[in-house]
Amino acid sequence: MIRVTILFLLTIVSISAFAQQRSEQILVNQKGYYPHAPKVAAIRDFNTDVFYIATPDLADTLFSGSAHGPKSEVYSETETWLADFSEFTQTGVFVVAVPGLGYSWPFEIATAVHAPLAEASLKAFYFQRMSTPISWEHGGKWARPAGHPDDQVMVHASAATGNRPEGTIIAAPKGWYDAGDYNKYVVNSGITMGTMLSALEDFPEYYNNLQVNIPETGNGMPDILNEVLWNLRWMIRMQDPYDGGVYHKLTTANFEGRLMPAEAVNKRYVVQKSTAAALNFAAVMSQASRILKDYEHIVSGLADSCINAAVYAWEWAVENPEIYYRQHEMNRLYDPDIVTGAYGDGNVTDEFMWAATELFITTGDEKYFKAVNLFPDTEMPVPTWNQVRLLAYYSLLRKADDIPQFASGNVEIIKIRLTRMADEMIEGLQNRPYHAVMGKTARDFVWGSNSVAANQGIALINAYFITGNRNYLDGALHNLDYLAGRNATGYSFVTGYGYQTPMHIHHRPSDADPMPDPVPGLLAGGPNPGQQDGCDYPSDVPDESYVDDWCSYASNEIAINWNAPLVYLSGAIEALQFDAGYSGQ
Ligand code: 9MR
Repeated sequence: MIRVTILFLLTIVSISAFAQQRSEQILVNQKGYYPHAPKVAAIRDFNTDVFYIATPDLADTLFSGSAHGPKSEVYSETETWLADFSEFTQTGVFVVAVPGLGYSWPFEIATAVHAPLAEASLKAFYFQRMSTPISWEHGGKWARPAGHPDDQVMVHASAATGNRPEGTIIAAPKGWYDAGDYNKYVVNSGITMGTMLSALEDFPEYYNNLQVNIPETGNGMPDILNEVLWNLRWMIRMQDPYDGGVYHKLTTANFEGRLMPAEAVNKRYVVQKSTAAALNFAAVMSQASRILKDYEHIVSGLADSCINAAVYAWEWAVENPEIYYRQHEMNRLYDPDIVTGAYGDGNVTDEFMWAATELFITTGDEKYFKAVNLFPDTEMPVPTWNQVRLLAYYSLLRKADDIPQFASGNVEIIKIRLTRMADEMIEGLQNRPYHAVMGKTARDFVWGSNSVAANQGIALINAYFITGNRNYLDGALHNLDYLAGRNATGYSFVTGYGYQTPMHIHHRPSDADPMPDPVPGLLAGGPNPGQQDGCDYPSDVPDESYVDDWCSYASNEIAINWNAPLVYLSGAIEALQFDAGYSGQ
């Protein structure tokens, strides 16, 4: 590698050789890199053995290196060459330049370079709030009138009981819009809330200091908890006070049109109770309860209400262990038909594990722990809305020092399995075309694939907690780079974050408001070769199956369960390595 000592010579040689244009084939994290952490760019379909780091005006060339390639995946014909400039630690704004090809978007090298992402991804939840106006003070140009008071919600026929017959009116206000639609789903709130609460439990110092200008800022609680409480106050109303069961969702019968929240006023229902909803509810309420204990002086009694609600929901689930939400079957029996998101999980083994674990940790009562088998098999599935096993494992790891001795053998098993999982994830990383853990197999590219990348990052951070092995942390950072632009589409998938970002997300408020810029801080679903929306995609290749079009709800929608792991990942990366002391591997 040529060193900066021959900088002068480099400047003369290289500038004349650059094509004087930006190249879409040079892919970087469009925000930037930390001075003392790994820095990699991917060069697509261009065989080069040299690259330079230059100032954006190309006046100065500060570093040169050799690109390594070609790198490819079995599911794609694209080849890349990787430009690793980790050794370049100067702070400032730079581009990667390749002779004969051009230069990349400018990016920053700075400490705390991802602080804006950690803030924006959390602030995005404020913009998803229902039953309240988004003010100018807190929302800037995305201010809007309140939508969905949800103070007059009808009990759907599928949810009718003796105490609450069909048509009973209940109030269940607040909460976040699930995604680009205007409904609220308990199951999807489960993983979302669990992930946000875990971020707070894992990085209390960081989140105690993170303020994102929401109405509650400065009230003595961390803003991440303030934000979570907005949704918790809705969730708690989804429990039937007469039996402890939890309604699966609060929804209109059909998806609303392309309207602003305040204009979308169709009738709202709570529909059928489900085991999955009760268990997600129990897990979230248990975890929230132990955190809220510290804020008794601000939210007096809430911690107790949460744990009581959790126990009640758990008992209902134990009595009703196989009540699945099957929308088609439900619609055959009841009217009106409900055709919004189903979140129908046909296997609640993992939800039982997660709820039992959170109840056990919060109450100390062994009976919860003994009620489930934590290791039905050796699988370590990356979390998604219908697969929450690892949320249980993460909590056990986090609370390993506080839990009774008899649980510690289990913690050892989790440590071994999670470390093995992390080793598999980072194995061969340097030979992957985008130098990311994400995309090792085509199976990573499901609906909401970007949340797979973020959740892989969370798993790696947990493996880092166990071992202190920086390679795992680097792996998590590489997935963040993937999300912020070093991927096969060239997009930074977070609205407002980078240069080529989603502008036409499937998000009703962003679509219906008069501004061209979408609400910021939202993570698009990402490449999804399923292409279930039937839209016009630029490619069928798994990692390129993405289109920035309103039409594409299967690749370009946003969702709370995708933003939450982005909150965790970006916050964790900031909390762990914005310090200049980190020297990487
Ligand atoms: O994220 C969900 C994905 O895993 C499912 O395959 C898909 C189809 O059922 O639904 C996704 O969730 C959507 C939900 O049903 C309704 N709100 C928008 C969600 C994101 O697209």
